[in-house]
Amino acid sequence: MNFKLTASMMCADYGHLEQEVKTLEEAGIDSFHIDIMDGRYVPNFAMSLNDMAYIAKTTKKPLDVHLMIEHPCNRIQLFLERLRPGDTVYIHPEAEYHPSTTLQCIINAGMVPGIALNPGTSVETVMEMLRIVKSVLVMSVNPGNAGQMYLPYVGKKITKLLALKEELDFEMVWDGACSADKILEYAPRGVDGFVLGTTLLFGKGKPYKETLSDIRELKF
Ligand code: S6P
Ligand code: MG
Repeated sequence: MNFKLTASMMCADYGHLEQEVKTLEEAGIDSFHIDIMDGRYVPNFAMSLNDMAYIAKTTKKPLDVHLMIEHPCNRIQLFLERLRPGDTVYIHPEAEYHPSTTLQCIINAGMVPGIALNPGTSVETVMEMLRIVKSVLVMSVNPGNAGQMYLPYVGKKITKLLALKEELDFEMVWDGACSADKILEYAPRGVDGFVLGTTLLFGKGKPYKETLSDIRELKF
């Protein structure tokens, strides 16, 4: 089964960030998910520009930067100039007056344009943006915190998106409360990537390598 695994670095041990990055690389992680929160768009602060830049310098693996910030267009260059071509940048369409303009800035900088869809955001409202983006981050929890419960009503939306992804040419990544059950159910249906946080990867007292190989060896 072909799917990608990305580590939600807001859940990592910040006392040993470089070691966390190296251990995850050795364990076979595909990319690093960077949650940036501004305390306004979501009621929390998470990783900073400096954390992101540090991880970008520490690894050659791609970064998936999830911007949970108001009006990302105002500050997008600060992020883009610290990233590498091929890194993905997700914006939340609700946080922007002109999201397609911001997506164009991401494309012009050589990054992969993405949108993050909140559980309450419908496919219909982002239909035209689906023609521009290359990746859709489907939130299965409300944005703002790790360690939340899966919201089952997103299942219907995932089915809708799966029916559009080939024609409109985008990938889908699952973000929030990702368990082995969800990978077992949704990887065969066409979800391309899964963000691993506290549900499956971090704080389990189990080596990352073991967790990742257990996931790769799931019986589909
Ligand atoms: C939530 C954020 C996510 C979480 C991740 C945590 O706002 O976008 O990326 O960090 O989902 O995973 P878990 O398994 O703790 O829910
Ligand atoms: Mg995220």
